[in-house]
Amino acid sequence: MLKTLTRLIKNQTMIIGKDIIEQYNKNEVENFNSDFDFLQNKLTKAGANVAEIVNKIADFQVAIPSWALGAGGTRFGRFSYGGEPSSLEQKLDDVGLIHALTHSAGAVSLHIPWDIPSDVKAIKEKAVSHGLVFDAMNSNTFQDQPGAKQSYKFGSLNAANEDSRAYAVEHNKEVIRIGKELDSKSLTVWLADGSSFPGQLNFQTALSNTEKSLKEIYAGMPEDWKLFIEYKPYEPNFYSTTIQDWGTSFMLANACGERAFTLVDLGHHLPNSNIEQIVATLMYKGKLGGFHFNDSKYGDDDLTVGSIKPYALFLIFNELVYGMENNPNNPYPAWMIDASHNIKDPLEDLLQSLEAILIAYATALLVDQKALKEAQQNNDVVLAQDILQNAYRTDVRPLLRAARLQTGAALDPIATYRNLKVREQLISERGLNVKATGL
Ligand code: PSV
Ligand code: MN
Repeated sequence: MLKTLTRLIKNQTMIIGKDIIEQYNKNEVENFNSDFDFLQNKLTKAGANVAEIVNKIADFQVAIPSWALGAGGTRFGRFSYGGEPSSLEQKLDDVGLIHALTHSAGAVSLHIPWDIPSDVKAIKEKAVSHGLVFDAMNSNTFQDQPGAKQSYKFGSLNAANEDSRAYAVEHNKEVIRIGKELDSKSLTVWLADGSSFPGQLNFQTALSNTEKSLKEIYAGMPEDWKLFIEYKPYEPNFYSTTIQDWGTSFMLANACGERAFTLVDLGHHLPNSNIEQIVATLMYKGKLGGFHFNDSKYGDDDLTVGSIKPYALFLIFNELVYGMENNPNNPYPAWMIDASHNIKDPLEDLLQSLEAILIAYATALLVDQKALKEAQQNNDVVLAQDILQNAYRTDVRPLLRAARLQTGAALDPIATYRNLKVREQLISERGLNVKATGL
């Protein structure tokens, strides 16, 4: 079986075939069956439709960002993990590996100019060969590129300097042009724009400039595209950020039009913010367009999803599930992992994140919404808490495995990845000291 893998690598297309996965699954399937039967009985007795829940888990797809396939860095340094992708083609191959193992990562999100395709046709073919589509495109006006005619040092869409603003708007239009060629249908705008010292920026002018620039970008979007406006309270600016919170993003999205939405990134909140309530508010108004998953202890730490605050993630999913079922005016959100760490194998990190996302989703699907509503109606606070925690404390991993078995994915993606020695193969193919583009 390793022979098959090696042959494929020589052809520059590393694919983990269904047959290989099936072979590995055979060793696990007995354990799986007994765990699943036990849970299925328990849930069915409690009135849950297990088959429907498993189908929902199997259908849930999360986009992988092209910049998370290499080890992330901090301002103190960046260490290559080895075997990192050094071209867009190789990045798609890596996402293809994750998708083959999980069948939950059927989309990729590109960051321009890090990922400008040199041959659009070839890139599209490569994506199709891995079963991938292109999700939201991301613009980058937080870094100056070599040869840039204008600088973003003091802002981009908010800049006092009109030429910098026009340059940033034009960049976003260019991202839309590239995205159109790849059949993407949305643009995510995250701005580093802000100030590091009081007096540096006129807040009202900066906001007005940002609104005008976003409206221009919105007007340049095809009619079937959506604009996602991402907020963040601080970093890289440490005194003010022009789009600092959901309210500012919501206001700007409303100013742009009905195809503009707020994007929530879990790491973009001040400590202890009630993110589930933000999600609920946005969904109620039909304005939650996109979602970036990660976890954090202090700030925008970009840690593996579910590694620090899994209960908070569950509560957020509880609101997402409720909103998806009860607020049809909110579009189906675009899901993406926005995490990358500097010490883990980036692909294993993404596999762990996917697992945590699906666990949170599955446990939220178990919440007995009818009983919860009744408890809320009766002001039975103890019962309401119990209903949530009863779902949260259920080990739903057999449901995830059932979904994977159904779709032909690996029962245990990380173990299969390790058994197949994928990282070792990537290092021998690409070398030890390659660094993928990203932060
Ligand atoms: C900014 O911190 C952010 O969350 C945005 O989504 C960027 O595009 C991404 O991270 C880049 O790493
Ligand atoms: Mn983000």
